[in-house]
Amino acid sequence: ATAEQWRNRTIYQLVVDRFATPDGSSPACDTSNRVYCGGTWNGVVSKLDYIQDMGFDAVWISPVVANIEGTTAYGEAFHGYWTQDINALNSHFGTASDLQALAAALHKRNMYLMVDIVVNHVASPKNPPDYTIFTPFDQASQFHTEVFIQQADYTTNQTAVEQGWLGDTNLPLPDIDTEDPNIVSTYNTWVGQLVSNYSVDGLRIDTVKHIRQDFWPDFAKSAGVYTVGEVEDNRTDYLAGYTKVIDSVLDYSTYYSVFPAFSSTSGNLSTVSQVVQEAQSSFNNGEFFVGSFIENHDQPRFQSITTDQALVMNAMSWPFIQDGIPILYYGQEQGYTGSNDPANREALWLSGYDTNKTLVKHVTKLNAARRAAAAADSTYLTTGAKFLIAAPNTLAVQKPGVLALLANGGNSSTPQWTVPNAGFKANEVLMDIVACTTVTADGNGGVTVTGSGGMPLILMPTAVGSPVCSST
Ligand code: ABC
Ligand code: CA
Repeated sequence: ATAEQWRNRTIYQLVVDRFATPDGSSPACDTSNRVYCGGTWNGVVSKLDYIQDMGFDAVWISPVVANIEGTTAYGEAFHGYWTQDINALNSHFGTASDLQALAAALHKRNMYLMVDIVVNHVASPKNPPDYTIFTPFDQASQFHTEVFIQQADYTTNQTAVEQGWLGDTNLPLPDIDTEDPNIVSTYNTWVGQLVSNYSVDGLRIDTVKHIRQDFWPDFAKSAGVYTVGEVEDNRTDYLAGYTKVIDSVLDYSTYYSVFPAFSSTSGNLSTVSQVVQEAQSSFNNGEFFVGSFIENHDQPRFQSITTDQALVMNAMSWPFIQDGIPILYYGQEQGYTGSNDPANREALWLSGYDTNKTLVKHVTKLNAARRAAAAADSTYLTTGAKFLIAAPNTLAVQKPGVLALLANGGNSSTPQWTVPNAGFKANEVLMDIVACTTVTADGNGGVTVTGSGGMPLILMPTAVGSPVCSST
């Protein structure tokens, strides 16, 4: 599927090993042990109702190829990022037909499959590496010289970022010589086959900033589907460069402003509007194809920083009320609190997949509201968000037919928003799809609202918003 076909979708991101077991069992899974816990692709198939019932129509699964086996200084390769053989699948997660069956099960539901891929490096259990264990690049000459990337390189030495190695001497990630035309062509063929063999609809590409930009256009073209790249960086102008060589990026610069802005009552929400506006004007296609997120498998979960549920509800709403493609990291809806890797990779079966949780209901409404807004106004998905309020503690974000009122005052605050002209009709009755209560616009289509308990409001005309409330 193309970026255009992904525009209206929302993505549920999961770590295959931690999402669902194939037989529905709930084995213990201590994240600190960093070992395989038993999730599989068949397990994912068995829990697609859970994902679809929340309103998601795409699933991003962790990497699928064969990884190094056994234990390392950082445990086992349960997350899938430690490639050994790009031409074989990780047998812990199932067989080729199991992965094909997952794609088929998703497509039957009109859902998309996004697969996570790593082409920058492989992983070696020992240092220096024994290159003969890798497939297909099995010679030292097919790798850059072993020099580890230093933190300072990230802002001063792009060549080191591209040709240096990730990892450390405990577990080096040998950096593939993606300057070599033979390697480039092998990769281009490989990605096309991966997409076609497993009916993949989109790719999340790992470590994009670690390969020269001009590698990516041909690679993306060979893939032939929507590509969203991981460029872990808070500099919007730096991210912008990569939106010109692949469809888009995970919206890390917004993440780095949104996360602190909502995770503390002293955070500054006005920085969010600055970053977003910079991205809207500098990214190719603005923010429309970015992956927008609050949590992922590399970052501490929001609730490891604060469990104030008003802050949580505000932060969780963010990806769904702005321009990009919303991504929810599995477990966020169950209120998981894991901090840094590996603690943020909890087994979801330990939650019992409880659908009565407030956050499950909230995300279900967010998905329904986005879908209803897009159905009610064909410009919803193509019109950039506008900030009608961008204050330190309150935001009013407008998209056609929707006004999101967000705040970071926490659960004992009573935030106030005065939006003189919010674009609604004079005296129009609006539904706040969060609390499912109404708010009436003034004679100019503006709103003045006092919130309760620090909660966000997401206002839509009643005809659009009421069905969201009654159906979820
Ligand atoms: C393992 C252990 C960890 C242990 C680590 C040393 O080794 O699990 O507990 O701390 C995979 C696994 C990880 C594993 C690693 C290494 O491999 O998932 O569990 O960690 O063996 C991607 C994936 C990630 C994956 C890999 C490797 C890459 O999403 O899951 O990790 O395939 C860099 C890369 C980025 C990469 C990330 C882990 O490392 O660029 O692609 N993620 C700065 C740099 C970033 C850099 C980051 C961390 O530091 O700019 O490029 O990411 O080193 C902000 C700045 C940012 C800055 C941050 C720290 O601060 O704006 O630029 O990031 O303010
Ligand atoms: Ca590289």
